[in-house]
Amino acid sequence: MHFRMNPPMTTFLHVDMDAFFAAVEQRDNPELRGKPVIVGAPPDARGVVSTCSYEARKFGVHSAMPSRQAYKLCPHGIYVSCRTKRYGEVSKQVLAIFEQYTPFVEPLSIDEAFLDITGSMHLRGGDIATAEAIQAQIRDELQLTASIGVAGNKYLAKLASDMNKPNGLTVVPRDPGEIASFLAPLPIRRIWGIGEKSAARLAAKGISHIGQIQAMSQDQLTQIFGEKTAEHLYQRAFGIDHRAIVTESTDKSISNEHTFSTDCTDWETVERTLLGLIEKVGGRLRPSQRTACTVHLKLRWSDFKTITRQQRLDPPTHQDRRLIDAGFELLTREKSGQPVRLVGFGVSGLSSEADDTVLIQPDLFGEADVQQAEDERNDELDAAVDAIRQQFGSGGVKRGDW
Ligand code: TTP
Ligand code: MG
Repeated sequence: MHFRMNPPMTTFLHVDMDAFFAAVEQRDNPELRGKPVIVGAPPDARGVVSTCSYEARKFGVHSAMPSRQAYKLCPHGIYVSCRTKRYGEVSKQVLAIFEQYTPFVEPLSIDEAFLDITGSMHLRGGDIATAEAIQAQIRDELQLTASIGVAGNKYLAKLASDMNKPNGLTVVPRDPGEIASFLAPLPIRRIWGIGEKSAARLAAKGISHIGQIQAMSQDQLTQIFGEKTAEHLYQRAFGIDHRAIVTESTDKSISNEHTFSTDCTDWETVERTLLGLIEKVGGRLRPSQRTACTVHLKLRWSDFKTITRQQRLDPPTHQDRRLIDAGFELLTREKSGQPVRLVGFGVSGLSSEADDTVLIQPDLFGEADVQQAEDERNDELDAAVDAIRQQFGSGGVKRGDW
């Protein structure tokens, strides 16, 4: 499994192509270079702008704007339709370049990716030299430009890549005090996961800049947002983010099974075994900061007949409590007098929390509802169990009930 916990001095790059679709059009069609190119729906049709060249941005045109409005702002623009297949091909070429620098590449969208260069940057003369080499290779081989953020974590790297577009290289300081000063003047909206609505709600409370969150105590934040959101906001306000790179090859499912040395006739033993398997799976799932959509139960009877049963989890989870509930529901349905040879448990449909949208659900403002409180208790319990296991091994703690 290609998953890495962050060692203390990790270095991440966030690379984002500049005006991607428009830049590909300008490269493929030299007559478009230096001109305001607007990619998307035609100006006389319903539909929106996908993106536009930096020459067109000067007129106020931007992604997601209705094309008719773009035409009013920029009537002399050159309007071209999307060649989605072409952009996909170029995206693959860009990705292939990233992979020459590190195996730890996490694509985020068609034109951006995170790269963990902690282990490889020294071969290229350091973090900045690596970022510059990537920019140069993209320019030389693909005749395109990219902007890069260099930082100690994903969140800061993504924030930085956007700060000096196009063709920018922005390095975020490593000292916690300097990071706080770097973030303080930025609008709250720059905290990843805060959308327009949430920003508006924060604005209504007089909070518009990250520095204002830094100035609040965690207790104050908790009173306003509830514990989970407050902690997230507080961490991001100070530039803290522990998420690791999730690569394409990161396992898409996790499972464990146990074969009894002699076929098991005691149902309680089967249950205890399943509980242990579920906890192991949960313990592997949580560090990768992913949630599972489906649980799977496998049972092999003494006659070697094997059954698998599955159940969807809605919403997806990484909490032991919910995995246990689902696993036991499946097991209970299969209870019979037959001896059990093997029991297995797995989760699949793993999705990364890469988009970082844990966050602020409007209905959670004011008071935290019962479900959130329960979720938080489960998360706290899991974290405590994981910490004990890390120190004392999997025998270190046993759950009292299930
Ligand atoms: P972005 O990276 O957001 O935009 P960009 O690359 O065009 O410009 P920038 O220099 O600011 O990074 O998105 C990448 C591509 O995704 C973009 O070229 C077109 C497509 N896209 C849409 O189709 N619709 C949208 O609303 C956005 C934001 C992007
Ligand atoms: Mg881009």
